[in-house]
Amino acid sequence: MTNPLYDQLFGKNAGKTSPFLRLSDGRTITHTGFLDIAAQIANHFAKVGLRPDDRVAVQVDKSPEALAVYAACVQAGLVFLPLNTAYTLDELSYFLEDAAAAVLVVDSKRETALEDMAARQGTRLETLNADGTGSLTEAASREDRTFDTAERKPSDLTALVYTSGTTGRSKGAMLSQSNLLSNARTLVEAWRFTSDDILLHALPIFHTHGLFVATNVTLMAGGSMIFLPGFDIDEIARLLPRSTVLMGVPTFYTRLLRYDGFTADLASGVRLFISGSAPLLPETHIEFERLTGHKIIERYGMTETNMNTSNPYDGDRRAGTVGYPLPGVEISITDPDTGAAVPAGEIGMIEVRGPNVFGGYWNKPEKTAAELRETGFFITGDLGKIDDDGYVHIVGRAKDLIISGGYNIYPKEIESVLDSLPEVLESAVIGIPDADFGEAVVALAVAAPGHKIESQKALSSVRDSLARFKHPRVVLEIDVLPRNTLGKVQKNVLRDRYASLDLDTLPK
Ligand code: MCA
Ligand code: AMP
Repeated sequence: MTNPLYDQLFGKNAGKTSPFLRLSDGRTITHTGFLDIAAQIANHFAKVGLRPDDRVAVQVDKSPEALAVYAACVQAGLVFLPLNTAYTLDELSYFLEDAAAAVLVVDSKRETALEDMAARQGTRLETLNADGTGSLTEAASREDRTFDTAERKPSDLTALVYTSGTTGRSKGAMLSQSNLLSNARTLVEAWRFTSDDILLHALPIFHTHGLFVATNVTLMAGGSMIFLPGFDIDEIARLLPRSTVLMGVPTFYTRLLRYDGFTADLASGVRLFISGSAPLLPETHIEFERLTGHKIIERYGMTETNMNTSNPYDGDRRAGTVGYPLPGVEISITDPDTGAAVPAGEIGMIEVRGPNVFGGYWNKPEKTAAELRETGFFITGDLGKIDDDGYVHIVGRAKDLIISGGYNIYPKEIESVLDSLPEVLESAVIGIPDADFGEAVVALAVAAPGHKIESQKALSSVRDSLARFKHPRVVLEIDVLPRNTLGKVQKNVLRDRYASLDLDTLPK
């Protein structure tokens, strides 16, 4: 039987008694111990009737067992569908229906609220809590610790990862075994990962960054992770001296720089700091180097493509750039209107082609056709240029997207909810600079005739439908939305007008 992804991430670590996960309470889980849990879960999934290609949706807190569900899916040929724990029941219901998930694994606190919805969709409900307890692990604990690994081809679907769109609902990006494998191989090489590496893992495991980048790279190298439930700056400072690599979003680095106890000493045993998911301000890069002597490696990726570029391990890591295209990845800069290549050095749409690029959006052929060219180039929606030395610069976004603390937020989704309120005639949602999250969400709204807009009241109305991180920090009433001659709202005008709005005086 062959299953290349299982063999190269997990199977090759079988029998190893070295630590894979180091938990903050001092416990460790060896590679073998982890694979045992995964095999037990895979056996349970098979016993309840799941078959290769079935979708397993997972919305649970970070834990070793939650990560083992991913390994179990790879081993059993199931499609792993990770979901942000912040998603509301409304948001969840869409994903379950769209993906026709065979199973949904959730925290037991959510079980009752989801029973009806799961029954309607024909989805089996399992529970898994942050402490590893729940119906899933309880049933799995009675199963064998070996599982007959399912045969999979490199092109087989392995993960369905939802990503929001400028218009319409979220789209499930279909990632194959070879998408994930090729990227993991490339990154191990590019960042020189070995079995001696100890990665300080404080990212969530429901997105590409914490799951496919951090975890797959560590697994492929046979290394280990200090596996934290989330980002806690005191824990980061305590555990950094025991780590060799830190991987995070820019907020990790700005918070470290503001942390009183953060010194060059704390960072002296670390060989590599990596940043991505959002722009790392050149000031942060420079200040971090001044304080620690380390130049952070900034890289650029997407859910649809995994990682595309990285600053070099050896060679100049340039602040404000995302480095060179990774080996095997082609970057083309094109005219956003015509798709033709722009002259060298000019700004245009970043397009990407390579073994890392996904196969399309789940059940959305028209969206796939609009973003993935027949030539294999994926139109990223990011604007950039390649300089004379070959470094890629991201200079803006053609897509209407806000990135807050590494989470993507599409204004349209929030505007639709606000526009449905009786007191709102129309709204525009923008991102403004924020020292902690990079960008903060602000809503501007025009009141319906005879109404006034009260920020707190409007915010309480979005609470049930939108995940917490998407909530605007404030909803400001304005007389009119600025529009261009074609009637399109000029968000750049709004961003300029509200750039220095003082958010510190508002509740977070
Ligand atoms: C938490 N909150 C947020 C965010 N995170 N609000 C906006 N944006 C956020 N990112 C809310 C909380 O619910 C809380 O609300 C309040 O803000 C303050 O939370 P705080 O304790 O400060 O936050 P935290 O728990 O420390 O989290 C901040 C964080 C986290 C560590 C930056 O957001 C995070 O782990 N981000 C990483 C996201 C990520 O992995 N992105 C990769 C996507 P309340 O007070 O009401 O409870 S993959 C990707 O983008 C591509 C592929 C790539 O290139 O990597
Ligand atoms: P996601 O859809 O969550 O995969 O987010 C992908 C988007 O994050 C990209 O299209 C970029 O806009 C942004 N992104 C990721 N890494 C970087 C980076 N290093 N600098 C700027 N933007 C980035």
